[in-house]
Amino acid sequence: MVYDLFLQNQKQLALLIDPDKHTNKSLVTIAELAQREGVNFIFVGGSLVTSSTSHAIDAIKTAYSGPVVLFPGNANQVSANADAILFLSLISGRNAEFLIGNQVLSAPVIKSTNLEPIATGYILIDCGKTTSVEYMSNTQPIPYDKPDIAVATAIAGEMLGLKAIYLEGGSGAQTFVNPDTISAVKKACSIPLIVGGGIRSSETLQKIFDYGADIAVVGTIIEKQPELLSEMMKVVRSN
Ligand code: 1GP
Repeated sequence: MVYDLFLQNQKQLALLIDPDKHTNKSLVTIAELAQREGVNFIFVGGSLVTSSTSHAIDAIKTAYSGPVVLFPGNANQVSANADAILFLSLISGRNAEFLIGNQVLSAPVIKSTNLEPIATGYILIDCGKTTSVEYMSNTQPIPYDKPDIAVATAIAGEMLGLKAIYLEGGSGAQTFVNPDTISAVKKACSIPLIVGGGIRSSETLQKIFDYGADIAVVGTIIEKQPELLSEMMKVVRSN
């Protein structure tokens, strides 16, 4: 089970692939790189995806043998071809469509497949600019300097039975999630902590792990500088 891998007591890296940013060929190239470097997970999705997630996953799976996990922006991105799905509830927001609406639409579809749902509290943190996820979900992120609100949100998610917390700065965020927020949430919750958005260097990755992230997610920077992945995986292995 993919969730058992989340529970491993070691730092891990997920590479986020947005199908819209790729051709079939470049998907295979990036998946080959992920395979070579031993990336722990490939997450597939985006706030707005207009191409087929299923085709993208098929291409990725020709070269990458690790777990491919859907990270869907909405119910339309569900694909039976992945191994698992972050079954997200956007608990920092107050938009019913992203708290429960898309989940109702997709649950019967997921149930009819072998996809492993991983119930995840998705918490959007303001990281300096309006991100696609904020705009597309029509929700307000938690202010950058309010770790207490993030903690209250995360523990509510854990009490509701969610299996992981995802602190999201948003793709291409100006800065990564506030260190105080990461460490306070880590301290307050015992479920795996995923952190993503604005991680652009191996130094930052190390810091994110030091603050308490169990799984870090990188996307944009690897699209731009694939050679950084090797350095980042060295950080993962040294932890
Ligand atoms: C995953 O949205 C992030 O949580 C990815 O962010 O593209 O900034 O790495 P970047």
